[in-house]
Amino acid sequence: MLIQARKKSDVLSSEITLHSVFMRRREFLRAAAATSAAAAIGPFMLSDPAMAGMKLPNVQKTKWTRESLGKDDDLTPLKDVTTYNNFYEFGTGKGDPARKSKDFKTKPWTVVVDGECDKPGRYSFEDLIKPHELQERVYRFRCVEAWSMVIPWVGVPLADIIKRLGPTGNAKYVAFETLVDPAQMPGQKYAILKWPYREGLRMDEAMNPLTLMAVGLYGEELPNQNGAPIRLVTPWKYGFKSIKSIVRISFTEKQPPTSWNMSASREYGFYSNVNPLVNHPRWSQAKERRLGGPTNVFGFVPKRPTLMFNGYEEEVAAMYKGMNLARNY
Ligand SMILES: Nc1nc2c(c(=O)[nH]1)N[C@H]1C(S)=C(S)[C@@H](COP(=O)(O)O)O[C@H]1N2
Ligand SMILES: [Mo]
Repeated sequence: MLIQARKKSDVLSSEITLHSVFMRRREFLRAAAATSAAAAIGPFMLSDPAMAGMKLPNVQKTKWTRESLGKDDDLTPLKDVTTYNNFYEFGTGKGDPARKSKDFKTKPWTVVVDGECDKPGRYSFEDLIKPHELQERVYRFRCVEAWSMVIPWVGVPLADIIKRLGPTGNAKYVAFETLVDPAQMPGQKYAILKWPYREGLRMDEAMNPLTLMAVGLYGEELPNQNGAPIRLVTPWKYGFKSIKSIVRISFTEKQPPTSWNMSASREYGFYSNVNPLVNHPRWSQAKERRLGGPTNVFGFVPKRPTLMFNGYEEEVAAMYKGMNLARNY
């Protein structure tokens, strides 16, 4: 479905978009703030100030819950998830994204779909993401820098989005790009990476049931620093594959170039699967530190062993059968 100007009366109630829900909520909050009774309105008024506070309605539970993970896989506190970030478009410091993305404009949002598919075009966020399809999935998340988190994401399986876009028989890969807008993204004034930030997946990886297009976390809309309004999540791969603030999805026959591979191919390959047996040339990948704890008797968070495919071996190992994972890193 392409972007079109639609009359309000054309919109079915089943099509009420996330955006309209957000806008109504925003108006409500504004009205509430104008009255002295604001603090008594509801529990969300007291929610963590790190969040924009836009609650996502009707999110379905899935089998990927906190309970499906290990006893030492407690949810990472929201504070850590939203203040310790990598989003180089807003600076290279871990605190830069939270501080410098406050005014980043994510509404309206358009994603261009092109390449080997039946339904290329310019899609609005609301065309791609239907509120009634939202799911919660608690996943481990492992950065290549050897820290990790456990995050309750909200999103839609990428496979469902791809099926609707109708990839042709020539589509062997899916490529993604982040917005380029140096006026809003101060980090893009520097050539730390070649902008836009690019990532890609092989088609079977993109269609894997684990692969999520996330639009929220902790039950609410994604904070800007976490990749609003739409970002990829591939929990068995290092964090840098999880490209943020996506504006282009391209179906390609050839393996697409990716930002980290372009900048340091010896260190970052196309696959980037979490693998404790294959070290980064400059550091070990055998262990990781979980942000937010738990702490040991000495009061610090000890390193823990990194799991093969970040603990998702059962779901993904078959895709790499017969591949040399030390060579295809
Ligand atoms: N566009 C874009 N996407 C990006 C990055 C980035 O710098 N730019 N950093 C990546 C890296 S290295 C990591 S670890 C994760 C961090 O996601 P988080 O801040 O939500 O934890 O985002 C990934 N996606
Ligand atoms: Mo990362």
